[in-house]
Amino acid sequence: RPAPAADTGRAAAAFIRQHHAEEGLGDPARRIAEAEAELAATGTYTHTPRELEHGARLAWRNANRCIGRLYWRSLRVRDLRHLGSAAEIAAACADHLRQAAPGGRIRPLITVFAPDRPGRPGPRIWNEQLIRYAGHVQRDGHVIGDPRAAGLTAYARHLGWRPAGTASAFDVLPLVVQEAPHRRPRLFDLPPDAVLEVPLEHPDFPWWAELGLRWYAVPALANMCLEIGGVCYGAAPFNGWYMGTEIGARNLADTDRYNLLPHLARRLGLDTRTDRSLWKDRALVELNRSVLHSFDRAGVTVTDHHTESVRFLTHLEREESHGRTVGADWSWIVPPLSGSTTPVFHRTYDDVRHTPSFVHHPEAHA
Ligand code: HEM
Ligand code: NRG
Repeated sequence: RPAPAADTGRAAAAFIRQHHAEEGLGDPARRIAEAEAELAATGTYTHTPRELEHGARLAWRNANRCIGRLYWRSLRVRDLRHLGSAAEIAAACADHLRQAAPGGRIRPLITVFAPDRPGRPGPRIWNEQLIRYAGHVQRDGHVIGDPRAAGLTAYARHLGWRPAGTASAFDVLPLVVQEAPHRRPRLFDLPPDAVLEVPLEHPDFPWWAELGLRWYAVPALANMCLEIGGVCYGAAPFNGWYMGTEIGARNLADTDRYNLLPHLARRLGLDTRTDRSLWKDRALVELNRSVLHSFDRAGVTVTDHHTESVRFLTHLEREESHGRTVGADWSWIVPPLSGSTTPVFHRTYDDVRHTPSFVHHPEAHA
């Protein structure tokens, strides 16, 4: 569904004006005329490398659900718009993961593949993130691994993928890359050296390590569309680093994810017969301590919700001092653990939308 050319033209001019204003590039008129001419001739226009870089940073700045936006200017942008084949794209995704976390020190990075053109949509990555654990649904409905990935896991199996060895709780899924809508998606295993993982231990309980829990180091969202000035980049995986609660208070804890709290609470000797013993709350704290402790021990970048909340308020102040309004979605910004102990809880936000932005594909799979 390519946008009508008039809409693209308006969005293009608005973005080029913003880019020139924010980067101190002077009068945008010539560049706007150039983009309009290309649009008239081809139905789309081509961002310069600097436009792409600034546009991607603005999309991060405009991500209303993201608490980590203080460092939006530090986003590195890999311009791989020229790559065509699914195999090249998959290899570039593996390189993205390597470059994102050299030695465990994570840096915010986005890799941008070819955009959609009128009548010629660009590539898509079906995985929700470059690294995700499979969810193997058993005959009795029980899921080994991450239930959130059950759909993609079934699809990968349908295309012939099998986990190495017997199905386990932490099997990294292959990349599912589609060159174009009429092409069958292809599967690519991620090379092991591209997948940094952290085994979980606990600062106080030696038995914790034997539970065999782990999580991957780099959260790299892969199925959101990067929209800049009316152009949609459907494959533009990006990463920052984790906030511990994403893993400890959601991925490993939610009842429709790994649902580990009942088991952990019993191992911790808590009274799980009544909610009023607060066994869930107590197990949740220990699980989150385990995540932060293990990432720190492994030398892998991770933030905690207290630090990140303070940084986010700094971000709001800094943006407002530049005369910009920051959109934010309270229900995503407030951490899922100990919300009221963080300053982001005690105020409201305007969920105003700005572009460029990251948007969810309506037809995304995962
Ligand atoms: C969402 C933290 C970097 C774009 C989030 C969320 C957290 C977070 C906690 C909410 C996730 C959830 O509840 O599932 C961080 C931290 C970063 C970081 C600590 C460290 C640098 C980035 C970068 C980008 C980005 C580099 C893009 C260039 C987004 C977007 C969402 C989001 C688009 C919403 C995702 C969705 O709708 O599912 N971030 N982030 N973040 N972040 Fe960030
Ligand atoms: N909650 C998801 C990841 C969402 C994005 N979070 C980030 N993004 N930290 C999860 O896997 O738990 N990032 O780009 O750093």
